[in-house]
Amino acid sequence: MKKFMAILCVIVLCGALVTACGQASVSPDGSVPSDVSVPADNSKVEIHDHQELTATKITIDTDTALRVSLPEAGLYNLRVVEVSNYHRLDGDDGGYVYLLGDDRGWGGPEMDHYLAVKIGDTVVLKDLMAYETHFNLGGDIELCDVDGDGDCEVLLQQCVGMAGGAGNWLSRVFDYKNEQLVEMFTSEKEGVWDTGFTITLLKDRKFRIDNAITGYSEIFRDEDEENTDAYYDKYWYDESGEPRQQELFLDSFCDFFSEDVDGDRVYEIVCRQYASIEWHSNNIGYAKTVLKYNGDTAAFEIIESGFDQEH
Ligand SMILES: [Ca+2]
Ligand SMILES: [Ca+2]
Repeated sequence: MKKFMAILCVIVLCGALVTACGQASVSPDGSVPSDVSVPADNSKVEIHDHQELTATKITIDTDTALRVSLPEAGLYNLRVVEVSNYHRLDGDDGGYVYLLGDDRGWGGPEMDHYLAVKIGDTVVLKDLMAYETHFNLGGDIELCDVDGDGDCEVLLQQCVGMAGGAGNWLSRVFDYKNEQLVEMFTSEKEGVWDTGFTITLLKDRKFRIDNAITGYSEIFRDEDEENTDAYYDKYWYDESGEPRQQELFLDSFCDFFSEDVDGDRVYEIVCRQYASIEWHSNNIGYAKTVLKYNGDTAAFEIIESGFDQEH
């Protein structure tokens, strides 16, 4: 993804069939003013259908402004939800990606989402509606080269639910190919991203974390001061005093960020998962996984794993 323009971008959204136009501005440092959204007449709240956008409906006016024209239908309460933090590799200018949200008139956090990327003189739009993920409770967008071709991909990390101690996250990577944003990775594919961790409870309140994929193995001692002797007697050891067989529960990737872990000047993706045993609030730490893109298999692979014992 080449030549992102590090400029002040103003997104102007005009709907020919909408009675009021929304206008959103974003400063280069990524901060979003509070008045990013100018909704249509709030006294006449009306819930509208999802508006499918395509790149053909987008035009660029100048280098300092981009204009999204929606000649066929309007968006309602459209706003900028997130703006990318960008990374720089040597010789890479970085740039901006916008996550746009359209609440269709609801006025709440439930929104349809669109990814808008400015690439050279073109704006590329990705309609994320296909995932039926409407909630956005925060998140991050990054631009970085994760496949080593010198161009940036888009890392999109969205908190899409409140479940769990660290929230429910949807983590995705998009590449720019054939003038479209193509998904390279999603954490949503159930079963595919088994990160390989297991736990074995040991005596003396110790536990061992193993990873079948990378061979990682490390022993920790449970130092949670809230855990009483009665807790250990009940959950850690069985009636004969031997450690129980216990399953390790891992949540979605609550962290999903770029880092050049192996120093080859291509970014890997560092992921962390909230880890618990017995019940969900019983957090024993965070499982860490490093994903690296393999061009031969055209897939991300786990190259490193670890465990942070923190609560
Ligand atoms: Ca790349
Ligand atoms: Ca690397």
